[in-house]
Amino acid sequence: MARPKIALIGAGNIGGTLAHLAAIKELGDVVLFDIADGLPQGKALDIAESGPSEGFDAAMSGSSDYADIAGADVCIVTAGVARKPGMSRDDLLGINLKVMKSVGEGIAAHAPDAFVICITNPLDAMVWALREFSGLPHNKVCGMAGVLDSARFAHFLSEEFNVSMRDVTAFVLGGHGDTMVPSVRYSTVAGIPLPDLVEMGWTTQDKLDAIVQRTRDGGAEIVGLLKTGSAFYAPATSAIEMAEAFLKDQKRVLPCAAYCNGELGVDGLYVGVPTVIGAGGVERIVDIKLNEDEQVGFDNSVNAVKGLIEACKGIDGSLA
Ligand code: A3D
Repeated sequence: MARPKIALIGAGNIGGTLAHLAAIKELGDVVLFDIADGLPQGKALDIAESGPSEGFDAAMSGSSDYADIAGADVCIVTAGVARKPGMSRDDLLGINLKVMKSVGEGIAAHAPDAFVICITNPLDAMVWALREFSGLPHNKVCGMAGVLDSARFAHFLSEEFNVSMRDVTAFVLGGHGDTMVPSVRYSTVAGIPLPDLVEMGWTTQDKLDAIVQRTRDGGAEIVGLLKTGSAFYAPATSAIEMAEAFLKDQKRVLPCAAYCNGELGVDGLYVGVPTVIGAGGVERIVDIKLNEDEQVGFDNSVNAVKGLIEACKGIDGSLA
């Protein structure tokens, strides 16, 4: 059987890391696509040359021609620009919306059967726009944010409790941004919910509140340290986890930006919710019941996403 084909649209920091991880895990042959002259070809060759030491069998290639992503099983989209000093959120929205239009059209023309994972920010609006421009089924287009935000939450919790990360399950819902909702009730250590661990004296409510806030600010903390860009190792690892769930039909339960059709009270919108990812793409949304506090936070997050989508419609009339 031929190896799966993975197209990485955007060969920047995350794109290059995605390619290296996909190769090491032998998930399939990789095509790196970017508009920057030589960048995808250079990174593809560099990663291919790590193959003999690493011992993987996966072909690496770089391209600036959408025809080369033909028949891809998975497309992971990081194409776009990050916010630079002096640039408003709306400026960024306008630029990346145009990028989503060209990427969506490229995927529709050459890889219409792919499972598409969007990472480009502002995430929840960009994945919505990418789906609109590509016309692919909603269950085959999703956004990566919840896996990363949950991984950050889990990392901070494992440090606080001094336990293995493997025994921490953390759940973050809502949009990717200041309004995300790290769920304390649904996050556990070996099945024990965080509020019980506070009662047991493993931590204090104040410390837990600080960890929740640090999770919300997780992206900004890394930008502040790096100064020249944003996080890329953990974002790439998170998207690879989702791609692997699809390629191996793992039926993983992963939080991602998925199109809701009434689930969690959300209709016609992409927002971070727990999903089941398998060979059918986003096969199911886990329609959990939120308590009053969680619902307030989640609604606030959903409203923020709605605002961004209205702004997209204002910028590109074809989306209205
Ligand atoms: P970067 O290293 O700048 O890579 C972006 C790449 O996109 C560059 O190589 C560009 O040349 C390329 N590009 C620009 N326009 C196009 C186009 N029209 N077609 C194809 N390629 C194009 O950024 P990065 O890899 O660090 O981040 C990529 C995106 O992910 C940004 O929008 C980040 O804000 C976002 N991001 C999201 C998360 C989430 O959790 C959702 C986390 C981290 C970064």
